[in-house]
Amino acid sequence: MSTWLVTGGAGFIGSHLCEALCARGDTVRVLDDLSTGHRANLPDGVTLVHGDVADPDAVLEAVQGVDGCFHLAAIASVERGITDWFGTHRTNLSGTIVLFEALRRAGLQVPVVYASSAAVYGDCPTVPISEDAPRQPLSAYGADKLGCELHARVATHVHGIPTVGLRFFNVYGPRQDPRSPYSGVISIFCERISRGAPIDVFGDGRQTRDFVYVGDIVAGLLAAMRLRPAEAAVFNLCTGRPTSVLELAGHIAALAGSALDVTHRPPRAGEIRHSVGSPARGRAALGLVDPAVLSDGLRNVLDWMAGGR
Ligand code: NAD
Ligand code: UD2
Repeated sequence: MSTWLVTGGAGFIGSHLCEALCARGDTVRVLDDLSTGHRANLPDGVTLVHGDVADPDAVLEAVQGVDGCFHLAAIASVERGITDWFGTHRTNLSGTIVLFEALRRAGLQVPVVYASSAAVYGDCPTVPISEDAPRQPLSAYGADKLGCELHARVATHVHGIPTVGLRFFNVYGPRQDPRSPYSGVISIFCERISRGAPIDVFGDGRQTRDFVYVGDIVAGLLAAMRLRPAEAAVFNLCTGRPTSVLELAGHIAALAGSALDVTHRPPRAGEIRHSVGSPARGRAALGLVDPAVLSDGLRNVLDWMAGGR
């Protein structure tokens, strides 16, 4: 039985990870400021430390006695990075350095698995995007995630802390809040289509994304924790399958048994046309099985919204 620190554990992805860790009998400590996360997301038995990941003393206390850290705390919003550039930087990059520094101060060379993002690639002209594609972030959020990867290399190389960064593509699943202004398209479409409400499609709807189910993200996080590489590692977590926004809307309407009512809106400023990752390297290194098919994942989201689990 191991003890893990999960930063951001009360959030969407973090709470699914906590569930998986608890289900195998591990001890889980969550550090979360509950800014977008919710205490109610946490399974029984998890210890919640209500604190800020950029507060060195809080993090030093939270890392005591852990066997490893899953670092998911972040302000996961490109838009917030525009309106609160320094505030998001403080959490997204400084918070990551604070975690590495806390381990150094505590003399702990335990592994850290952290959330990076497809946002580090910016608008990559060729898909599928492999890990070697140029990192040219177009947002403060993406720049800070790239900064996390650079500091993780330092943590491993200089301080002997094994690190694995996982570049998540578009993650979806139960507990992704459809009411949040920063919510992903799947939670918004599922919520609206299932109650027969119209949806907005930005642009022509032929832009594509790589939608990866939260259960596959959890499998990737757990496998990455076992890796403990001598050199800092970074992998994509994605499916390699493109889905256009219009295709997505069609799938959801079919599953929900609802008619589609689409309003086309102007494309979002700075919209990326195609974002599809190459999963090959991560799948091989982490020993991952085939990812969930979209229709199964969508059904889980619709069930959750209808009040099931
Ligand atoms: P989320 O907002 O649900 O979870 C983030 C958690 O971090 C929340 O519980 C929030 O309260 C907490 N948090 C925020 N600032 C904090 C601070 N200063 N101190 C302590 N806790 C703080 O988002 P999510 O979708 O679960 O994202 C988890 C991680 O995955 C993030 O690092 C995010 O950048 C990354 N990611 C997510 C996606 C996606 O599609 N959801 C894609 C790429 C990367
Ligand atoms: C995702 C991340 C973002 C950043 C970015 C990096 C989410 C929510 N956002 O942005 O934080 O990491 O990837 O590349 O995970 N759309 C509609 N109608 C809607 C909502 C969305 O047409 O009501 C379209 C949108 O224009 C886009 C696609 O759906 O083409 C996906 O939108 P998104 O906000 O879920 O995610 P994305 O890829 O823009």
